[in-house]
Amino acid sequence: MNEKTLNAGNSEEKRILIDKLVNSGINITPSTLDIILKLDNPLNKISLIIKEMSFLPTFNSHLTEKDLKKISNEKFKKALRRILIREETLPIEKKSGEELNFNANIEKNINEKEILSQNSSVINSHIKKNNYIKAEDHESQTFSYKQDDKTNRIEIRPTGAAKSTLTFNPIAKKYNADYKILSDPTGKLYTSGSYDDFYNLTLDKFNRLYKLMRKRPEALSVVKINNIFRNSQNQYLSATGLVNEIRQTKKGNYFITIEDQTGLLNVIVRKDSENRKIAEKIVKDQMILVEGTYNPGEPGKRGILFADNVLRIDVPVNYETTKSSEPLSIAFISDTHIGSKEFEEKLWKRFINFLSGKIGNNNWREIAGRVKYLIINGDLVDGIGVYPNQQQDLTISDIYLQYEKASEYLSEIPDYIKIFYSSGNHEPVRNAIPRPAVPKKYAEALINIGVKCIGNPAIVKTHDVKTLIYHGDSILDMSLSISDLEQNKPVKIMEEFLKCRHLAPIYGKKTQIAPTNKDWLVIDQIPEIFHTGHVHINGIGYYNNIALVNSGCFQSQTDFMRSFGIQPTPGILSILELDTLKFKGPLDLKKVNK
Ligand code: D5M
Ligand code: FE
Ligand code: ZN
Repeated sequence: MNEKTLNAGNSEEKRILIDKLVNSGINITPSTLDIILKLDNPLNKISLIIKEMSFLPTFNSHLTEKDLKKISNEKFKKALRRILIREETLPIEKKSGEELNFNANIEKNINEKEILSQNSSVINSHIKKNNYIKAEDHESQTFSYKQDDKTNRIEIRPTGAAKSTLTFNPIAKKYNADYKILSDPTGKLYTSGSYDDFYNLTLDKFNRLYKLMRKRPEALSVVKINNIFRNSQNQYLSATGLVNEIRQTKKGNYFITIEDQTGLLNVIVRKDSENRKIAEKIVKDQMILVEGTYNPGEPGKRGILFADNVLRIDVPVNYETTKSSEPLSIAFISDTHIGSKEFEEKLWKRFINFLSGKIGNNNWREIAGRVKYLIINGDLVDGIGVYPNQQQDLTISDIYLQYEKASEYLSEIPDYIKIFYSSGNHEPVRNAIPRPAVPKKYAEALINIGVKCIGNPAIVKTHDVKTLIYHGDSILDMSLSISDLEQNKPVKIMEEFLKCRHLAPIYGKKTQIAPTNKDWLVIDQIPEIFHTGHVHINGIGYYNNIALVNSGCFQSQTDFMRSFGIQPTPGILSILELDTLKFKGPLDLKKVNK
């Protein structure tokens, strides 16, 4: 190979590049590698190349000059053009197959696959098992590669040099975990056991939501309800309070009563008004703001506010989220139900294989390598005595043994991944939300392998990105109360939680809420990521830039679910990048075969 093409890049840089490509399952001809090495800062560029290739439908794992030209990044395009022009003006004629790759004009006439198969120096990540394959890099240094059948480790040996090992090389391993638990109810759930606790909870809910509502410009002119009754003539005004009652009248209008600390106000939203759509989604106990004409009615009777504007606290449109500068991501799971007969062990093992870089598709190996955090949002174990006759659905009917098994499974997760484990309704803690972390007496083995047990709901900040974690207990109540919401489309319900700025806007119903003196369910802080679980149906989406993920489960349909018509979606994994706040996947583990 001609020396002029060899100067760029040092051999360490080359090794890292090859290493990254091999890990992503990409083959490269030495001539293409040469082009990359001539770019400014090739190590930076390689991630962009790998990423862009993952979006190219025509890309067949053999990286050629032609593929590089398809990269859409403008800066990259310019840099590539500069190199190719320089290359084409070189006086030396390029004759070999690999050299032909340089020549854009005649490249079209060449069957790339043929070149690749004839070319002994193609560096191939699809390595023949138990077979060292000879490959030459472009400095005529020879390497051999081998993949071990059992460990799946790929070994690279420079011939004649000291042995070195090339394994799945996850970028997440190179970064330290950087996290802070911003909110966790564990150890802070005080109740006196008296009726006052319920009153204190409602008062705190009102105060917290009122504070949030006051941030809206529409709230500047809000009047206290008892002051409204002083008007003896029609008056245009606005008021805010918690919904005490909502019903449709015979004529189809909405009759709502709202309450603040001073009184109760009657409100009517006409069925033909634009606000009807909002009224349809209003549930009891949430805070709303109404604006309209107050009609005092007859003396001695309570008047009515005819609303022409109804608002909820909501989150700002185009909310500005904070991203991390590190190329890391979070994997979201929940509802594994270890100990249940329906626990899908096969899918779980695929999940572990995926995280360990043993499942690929090249792109998925790259995605797996970025996973630095795993959030387990409740129902890790099936627990005991959670519902009547649960005993007959269990393979492990001792809670301690369930945790032993769980720690066995979690210990197979690569150790550079930080795991957060938040309590669901199957954990051995109280059923009412908020829930504390699973106590050490059950979770000791998990704690020993570095799992961080937290309560529910909780907020965890990883690097600069906040994730609100909530098991999703009240999703069912919302789907039962609002006609166009369904439990199997949890993301739409998560949007409603954000609009209400509350995780269980309706007090009570099927959701058990503990009477604590602070309302932990108010969404005071807007997170970048909102993660729920519980309904066993995977879904992802965005609302005003906030990423929403309801992780699915690792449990197939139980008789209990069948009786409710719930179709779970086991083994669908959602991952989100902290630097882009974009989802990768979801990855359906049922469709991979390892
Ligand atoms: O919940 C498993 C599934 O069952 C999930 O989709 C929620 C649903 N679920 C839980 N409790 C009820 C009740 N009481 N009625 C209807 N549907 C319910 P898990 O928490 O895993 O047992
Ligand atoms: Fe569950
Ligand atoms: Zn649950």
